[in-house]
Amino acid sequence: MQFELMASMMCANYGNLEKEVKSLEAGGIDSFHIDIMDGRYVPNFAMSLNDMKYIAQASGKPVDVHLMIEHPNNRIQLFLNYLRPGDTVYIHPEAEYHPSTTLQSIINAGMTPGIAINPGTSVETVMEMLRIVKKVLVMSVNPGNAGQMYLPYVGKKITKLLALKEEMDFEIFWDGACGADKILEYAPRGVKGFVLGTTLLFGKGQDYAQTLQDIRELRF
Ligand code: S6P
Ligand code: MG
Repeated sequence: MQFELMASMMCANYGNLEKEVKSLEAGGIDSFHIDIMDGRYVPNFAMSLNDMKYIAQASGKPVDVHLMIEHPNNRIQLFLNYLRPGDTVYIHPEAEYHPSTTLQSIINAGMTPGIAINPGTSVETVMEMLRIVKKVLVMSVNPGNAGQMYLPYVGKKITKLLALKEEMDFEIFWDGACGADKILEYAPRGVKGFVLGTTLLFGKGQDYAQTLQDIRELRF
């Protein structure tokens, strides 16, 4: 079964970020998930521009930048300046008056445009943007914190998105409380990738390479 695994770097050990990046890379992570917060759009400050810059240059793997900030269009260039073609930038449509303008800036810079959909946001609300983006990050927890409980009503939204993804040409990614049970259920149905945080990857006292191998060897 083919699926991508992303490391949620807000859950990493900042006492030795270089070692974290290298271990994850050597362990076979597909990309680094960077949660940028402004303390306004979400009630937290996780990572910021310097963290993203460091990880983007420390690794040869792609980064996917999840912007949980108000009015991302005002600051999008700051982030795009340090990314490489093929990196992904997700915005939350609710955080911008004209989200399609922001998505166009991401496309013009050569990055992959994405939207993140909150648990309380319906597919219908973002329908037109599904035609623009290549990636949809489905939040299965409310944005702002790691270590939260899965919100089961999100499952119905994923079913709706799976029915639209071929026609509208986007891929679906999972963010929040991702356990092996979610990968077992949703990878075969067509969810392309999973963000791994405290539920499955970080703070377990187990080597990242071993954890990632265990996930790749799940029996579907
Ligand atoms: C939440 C953020 C996520 C989390 C990640 C944590 O605002 O967007 O990327 O960091 O989901 O995973 P877990 O397994 O601790 O919920
Ligand atoms: Mg995230």
